Amino acid sequence: MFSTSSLATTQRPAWKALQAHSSLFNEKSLKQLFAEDSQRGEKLTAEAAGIFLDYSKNRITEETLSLLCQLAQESCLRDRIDAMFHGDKINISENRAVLHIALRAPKGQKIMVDGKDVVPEVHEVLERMSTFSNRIRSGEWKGHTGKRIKNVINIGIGGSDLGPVMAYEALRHYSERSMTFRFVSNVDSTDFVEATRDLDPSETLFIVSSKTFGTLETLTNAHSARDWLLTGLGGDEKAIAKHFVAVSTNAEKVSAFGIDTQNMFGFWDWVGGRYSMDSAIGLSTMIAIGPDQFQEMLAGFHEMDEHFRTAPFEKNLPVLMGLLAVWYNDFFDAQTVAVLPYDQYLKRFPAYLQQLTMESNGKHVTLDGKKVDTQTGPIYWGEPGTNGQHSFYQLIHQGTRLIPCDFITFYKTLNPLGRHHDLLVSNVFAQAEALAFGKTAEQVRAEGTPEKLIPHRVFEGNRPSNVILADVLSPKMLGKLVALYEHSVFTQGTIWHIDSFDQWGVELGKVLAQAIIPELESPTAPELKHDSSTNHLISLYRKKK
Ligand code: G6Q
Repeated sequence: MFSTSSLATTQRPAWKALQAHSSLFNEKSLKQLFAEDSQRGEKLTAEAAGIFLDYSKNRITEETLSLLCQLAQESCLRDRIDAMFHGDKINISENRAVLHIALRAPKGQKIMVDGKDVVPEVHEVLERMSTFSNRIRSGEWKGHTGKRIKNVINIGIGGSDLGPVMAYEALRHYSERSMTFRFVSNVDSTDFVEATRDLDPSETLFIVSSKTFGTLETLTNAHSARDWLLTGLGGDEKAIAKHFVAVSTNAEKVSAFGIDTQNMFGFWDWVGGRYSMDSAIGLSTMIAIGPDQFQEMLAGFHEMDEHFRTAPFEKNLPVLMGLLAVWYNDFFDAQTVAVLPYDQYLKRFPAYLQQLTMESNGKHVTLDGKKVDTQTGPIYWGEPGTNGQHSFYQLIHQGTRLIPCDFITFYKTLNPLGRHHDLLVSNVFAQAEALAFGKTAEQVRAEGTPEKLIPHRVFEGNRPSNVILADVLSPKMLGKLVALYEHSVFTQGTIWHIDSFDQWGVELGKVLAQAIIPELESPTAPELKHDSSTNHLISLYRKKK
């Protein structure tokens, strides 16, 4: 079993020491910290699994780092990591193990849940996925009319959508270009209609991805897909078997929908939705990039898992990033973290991270059900560079809020073209430099700026960032990057002593709309028992629709 610190987060000695220590940064700016130590930019870096992290442009000293690592120790991070990797039921509000790390465990590793080794099952599903993916990619698997499948549409939402979309976009370079991949998630009919309008049903495969197979949006879209297919193929129900597969933990509901469970790929309750892109939920990814490259992605995840599990905290990339997030969130009142990938293929990475981070750590009570005594999960957001520079970076540079940034870029591009890549990367370095060191009134004046404009053109600097550099975006690298953030989230949740693996806020949304649907659809005016605003909105909609 795992142990946790009995002290509330803010009562731990390291927390108190950090509180006192944080005032140092009222006087000391990044500029001074760099001036005091000419080696700082080389020292405050770490490298693991082919990822280089420069964290020197943070408001920290070596003492800060050692206090943050002490905080991790006092929060029993080591025990919590071991508990997760051992399959303990650390998701206490759902009484579940948290084992996304088992999804990428190599054959032969043993991970026990309720007395059963789960690794063989993981590989069994991976093998079925591989066989199926190869049949689709080679054209051996034919549609109902005998045509090969050219289009794959994943229907899912939340964790059953964001990972697959992000991974497809990230790995598009490695994907089978003769095929089309689309993703339908929103219950807004526009999503489904636009995704299918130019496709031929006889060449289209739907992957219905839903852990529970009870999610309103997904089932509604899946029913519309069924109608669209049957209408297009003359109504023969036998077509379903050739054009629908399911990814779920719920065989009963899959079969009630009409999908043969032979065409179902399973996973387990110990995989959280937002941690499932490397389970069967990644079937669309595997069809797109092929089983071998999917395996590469899993190997990347595993490499980062092992680094997280074994490296000392002060050299541990996810631990360092998690602790820095806590540092700004709780000691500098920063409310957000911007993730700024300088690689167009990572355009959906911030959206993916929004769910991973905020659904995991957006919690207001501790594992013991007590109200937390500090701020928890920061808001993660972002857009790919350089586009963001021409919109919201203004606020990061000259606004009144502190926004720590993660810049992510690669030494090499997958699409070399003239000077583009040097220009792209120069922007990463320049932005991080400008944020940290700013521009003083003297510098602005020396440029000949009229006196009254000087305040507008001053950059205070002292704005923190991490720079993450790696060789090139590959399936393996994507696995490492995702695992890096997964474990950073885990580190943060451990410090706050919260359950990073439940999502009762999401469950609420699933229930609430159910009550209102019949009130919108009823042919006769229903008796409304909500508050006056909700009642009025419902009546207005009924009248105008
Ligand atoms: C993820 C959440 C949530 C979930 C969706 C879809 O961690 O639990 O985003 O993935 O609500 O749920 P189903 O996969 O069950 O349809």
